[in-house]
Amino acid sequence: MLNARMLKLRINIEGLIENTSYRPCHMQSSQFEIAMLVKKENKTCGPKSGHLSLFDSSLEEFNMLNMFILFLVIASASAISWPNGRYSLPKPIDGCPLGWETGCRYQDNEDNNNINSVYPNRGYHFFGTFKRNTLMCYCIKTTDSGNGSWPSGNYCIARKGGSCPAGFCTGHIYWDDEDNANTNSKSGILPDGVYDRNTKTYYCCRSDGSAYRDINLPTSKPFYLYQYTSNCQHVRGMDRYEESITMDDEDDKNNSSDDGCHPIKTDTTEVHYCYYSLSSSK
Ligand SMILES: [Ca+2]
Ligand SMILES: [Ca+2]
Ligand SMILES: [Ca+2]
Ligand SMILES: [Ca+2]
Repeated sequence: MLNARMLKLRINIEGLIENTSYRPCHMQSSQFEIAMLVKKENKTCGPKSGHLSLFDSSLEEFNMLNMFILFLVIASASAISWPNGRYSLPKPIDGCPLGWETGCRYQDNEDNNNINSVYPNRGYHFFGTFKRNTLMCYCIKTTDSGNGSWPSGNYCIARKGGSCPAGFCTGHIYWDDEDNANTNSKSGILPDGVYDRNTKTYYCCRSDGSAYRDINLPTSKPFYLYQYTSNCQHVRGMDRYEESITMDDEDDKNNSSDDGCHPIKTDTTEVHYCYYSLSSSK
């Protein structure tokens, strides 16, 4: 539960307690017990040595100690984990959250005069390959564990487990992939969908809040959301980068389609994503 920075602080606190051989008489014993939680030690009230100078300097130490402990309590309480339920997010080059599964979908895009593209052309953060055909990878949360529910806002996630978490509406995008000698393939765990010679993926979207109001999500690692009906959703403590992938679908008797609530799609095959990384101003 403790990260490296908090662990260092904890060591500092232990050091302070180690150097403190008494509890000042003015201090409530309950306060002292909180301080001792780190050491699990009981010490009696009053100076051992009887030197007033030591007593004074240690009072200061105790004030510092209280501040450190308050910081630890706040830091623990404000650590945000991913909402409960099963769902999926596009996989960034930085990898998936700890304990999530992963999988990839290879789509054989149009062979003739292919117009695939990715934005930005250089410096995108997707895990996969984006040339004349597309390898797109996902992070999948396959257990219901988690912390609370997804916040109101304007964004989409990919669906997993047959239904959306509370507050989302569902929909899908269907890509008519290359008909001729199709080489579609898949590996690992994927979002809800149909992954054969063509590709159908289900999503969960919501527009019950402003994209411009910060929502709270874990900030320990970069991640993606899908863009919905507004700009990229603002996330507290994270910088936003809009990125997109265009997959050229079958030219001959194309029957690509979409329905319900799904990420914003322009020019028929360009899907818009939002990449988040720890804010450089923090
Ligand atoms: Ca192809
Ligand atoms: Ca096809
Ligand atoms: Ca074709
Ligand atoms: Ca096409």
